[in-house]
Amino acid sequence: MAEHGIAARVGIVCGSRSDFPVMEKAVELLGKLEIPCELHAISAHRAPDLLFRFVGGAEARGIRVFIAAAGGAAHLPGVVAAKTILPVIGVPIQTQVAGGLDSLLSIVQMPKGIPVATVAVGGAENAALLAAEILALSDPELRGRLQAYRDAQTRSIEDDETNADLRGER
Ligand code: AIR
Repeated sequence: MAEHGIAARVGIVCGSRSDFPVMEKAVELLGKLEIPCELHAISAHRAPDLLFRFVGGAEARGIRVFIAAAGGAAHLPGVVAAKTILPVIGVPIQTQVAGGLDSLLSIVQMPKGIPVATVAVGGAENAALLAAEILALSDPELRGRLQAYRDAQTRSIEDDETNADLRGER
């Protein structure tokens, strides 16, 4: 649930607790960007009514973006998207089938009318960044933190010792 009683703005839902090791990277990055989030394990197949309750009440709780992660027959992001007009970002979880190609195709091949913004297999961090970019459209302070994160990332590459001879060319 949201930390410190602050309303969560990103709702993260996984098809299983077994997806948590991947999705905790999204929780961590959202935390760095000071974006409160919720993390749930709700399988679209094993507990569809609970999933509908979670999605149905989310906007009133303050959620503005969903991140949904699942593996295999990964219908969770699509089902979440079917029940809301908030943006949904899908994270395919790696499986034994061609490294998670089954998850990727299950999430990315949505029918027209119900979009899911799909990131790479295991792409928890990019899902978090995309959620942050969406929220930053209406939050100038968050936009500043996001820009600082991006700048620090660029600097860390420029400062890599293998690039020392290129530094003077900045
Ligand atoms: N899953 C759970 N319900 C429907 C699906 N597609 C996915 C989970 C997890 C995988 O099945 O998202 O990636 C294995 O779940 P479990 O609970 O068996 O470990």
